[in-house]
Amino acid sequence: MHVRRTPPLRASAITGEDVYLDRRRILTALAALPAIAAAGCRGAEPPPPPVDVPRSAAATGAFDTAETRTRYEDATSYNNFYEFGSGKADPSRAAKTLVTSPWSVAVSGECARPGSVPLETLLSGLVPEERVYRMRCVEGWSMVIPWLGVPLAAVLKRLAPTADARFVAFTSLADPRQMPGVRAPILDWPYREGLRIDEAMHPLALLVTGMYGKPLPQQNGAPLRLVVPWKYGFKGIKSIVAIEFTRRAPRTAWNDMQPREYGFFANVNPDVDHPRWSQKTERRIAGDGNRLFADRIPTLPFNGYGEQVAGLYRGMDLARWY
Ligand SMILES: Nc1nc2c(c(=O)[nH]1)N[C@H]1C(S)=C(S)[C@@H](COP(=O)(O)O)O[C@H]1N2
Ligand SMILES: [Mo]
Repeated sequence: MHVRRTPPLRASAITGEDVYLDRRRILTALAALPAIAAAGCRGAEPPPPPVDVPRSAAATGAFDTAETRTRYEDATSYNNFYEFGSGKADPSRAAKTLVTSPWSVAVSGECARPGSVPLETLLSGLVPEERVYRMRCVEGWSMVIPWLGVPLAAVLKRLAPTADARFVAFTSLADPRQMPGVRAPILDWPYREGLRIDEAMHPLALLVTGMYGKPLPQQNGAPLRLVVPWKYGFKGIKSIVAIEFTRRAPRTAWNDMQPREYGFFANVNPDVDHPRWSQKTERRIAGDGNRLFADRIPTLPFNGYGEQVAGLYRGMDLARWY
């Protein structure tokens, strides 16, 4: 509706031939695409973006990894999705009934194309890519997941943010009829997250619609979730119903709850301990079906994506702006 349709690109013009040959599988996943809330905006104020942001030219190498992938069964049964309960197995049981189609996203704030946008329109003409990313939860476990998604930048650009859009805020669905967890005061619902606009435009930031070549299961945040692989997993907000461009840093749910424990930036950082545990190592969920966890491994700065993203934070004290 408010989104201009882009002419279909030749798939091979966007990705390598091997991925192109896999396209039918990916399009099958896209076919499974497709409720509303409003985002608030008050302001704790992290520092503004650096004036000239050095862009990483060679992010392509970061789109895959040879590390052992987490089993599909584990990635879809060991979840954090508090709207469906706080136990790791709760979302896979309770989220099955979440209605993910039709779905639209309320776009607002500093942009030329506000409005309620059907998910199909928001993503029309964009071909999901497979990205195998590490995901590091602030709790100290991690997974390796083949996501299907589109660059967040591609979607945000078609909404035409104004020059005043310095941050972007996301809101999850919070429907007590479908989500038993939102009746409990675990968080100040709806779940809210946000990024500085230059972080959001980074090529690694992904809007995800599928995983493992399949549509995204409800417990993993269907039909649309964010994945920001250099940040702790809680930045990866699920079941997104609103996107708002803001001048000031948006309030975010975990930071509101416990600002000393969950920062706005939340970049993975082994040198900054969580107040209640060390972040130096992590338990990788790469078991073989008999056990969930593989051995504990060292946690890497920016979750191993520093070459791509460290430039976004030049001049910032990463211990202070955690
Ligand atoms: N709406 C919403 N999004 C959420 C969460 C949540 O509870 N609610 N949990 C976050 C946390 S803490 C993590 S680690 C990841 C987990 O994603 P996964 O279950 O797909 O592995 O989702 C994030 N996104
Ligand atoms: Mo997490």
